[in-house]
Amino acid sequence: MNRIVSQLLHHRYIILILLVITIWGCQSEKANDKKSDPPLSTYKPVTINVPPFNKDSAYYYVKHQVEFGPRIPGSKAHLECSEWLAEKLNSYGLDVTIQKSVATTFDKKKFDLYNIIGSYNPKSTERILLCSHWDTRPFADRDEGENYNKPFDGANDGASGVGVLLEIARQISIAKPAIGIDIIFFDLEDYGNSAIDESWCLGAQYWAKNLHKPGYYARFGILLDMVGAKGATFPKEGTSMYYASGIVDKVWGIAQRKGYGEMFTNQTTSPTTDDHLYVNRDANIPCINIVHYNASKRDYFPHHHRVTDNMDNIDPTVLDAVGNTLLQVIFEENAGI
Ligand code: AHN
Ligand code: ZN
Repeated sequence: MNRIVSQLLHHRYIILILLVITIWGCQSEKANDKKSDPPLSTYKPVTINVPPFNKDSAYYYVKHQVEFGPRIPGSKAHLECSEWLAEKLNSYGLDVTIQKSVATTFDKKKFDLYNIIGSYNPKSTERILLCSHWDTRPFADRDEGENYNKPFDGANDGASGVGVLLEIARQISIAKPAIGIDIIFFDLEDYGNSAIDESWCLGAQYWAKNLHKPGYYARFGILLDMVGAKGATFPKEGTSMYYASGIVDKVWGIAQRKGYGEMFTNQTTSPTTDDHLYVNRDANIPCINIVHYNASKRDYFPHHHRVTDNMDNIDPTVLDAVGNTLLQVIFEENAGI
């Protein structure tokens, strides 16, 4: 009798335990239900609004710089243009810092150096750096005969990258992305001598060792150099590939998706010295260079350091390809923060 009772009790325990487990199981299933993903049909595709680049506006900014005259360090045109650039960035609501120093060039001359920096959303810790040099080389030393060593306009070599970035500044001031963006116009990039190491990019060298804000960092940087001439090609440049191949592939992928594959080619070229080298090496910010280079001729654009680097060779459709690519990069990055 006792045995039967105890067996019954035993059974009751087992039933109770099973009941508890079942209820608990159902509840945790419910909890799981809540956590699980919604059905695929409810997903909306992510649409990123990217403002359109205005190539005429960019062209005008290039032309306006050229109209100051060659922006040769120490000249009136150089000083006047620096004031105009700072004023333009300020007019688009960017925080402007003018980093001033004295640079000694390879020929032992001293010049006032002005790096002009515009910070959009200065408080954001997620930042993109965009840069270009704004000075003009004082001598057309790739010309022969009467034009050798004459000053030149630097419409492509100098003004084009700055023109694209001023239009980017205008567009972000309208569209107001949440990400932070710094636009830096480096001075004294072009007063170099190819036989002398480190004689180029004096403004970028100074900035990389004296950041305008202590501890400044950006996710990545993009340098523009000679981005406005007819027939431009932008192969993947060696220094950019060495330090930041992931950024090169991201930017070239975006350019190709937007239909600019004829310009943004998949050729890779040997490493070159330009402002981005110092941003990478000394400031430790991965930075790429979009630079007009002819991979088969192993040379820059045809009018490089010649008096023919003037407005006649500036093609708004090239400025447009570079500008629209940059805006797509910025707004895709912004959507991911
Ligand atoms: C050299 O010629 C070694 N580097 C300078 C790159 C450059 C000049 N970009 C514009 N002008
Ligand atoms: Zn140059």
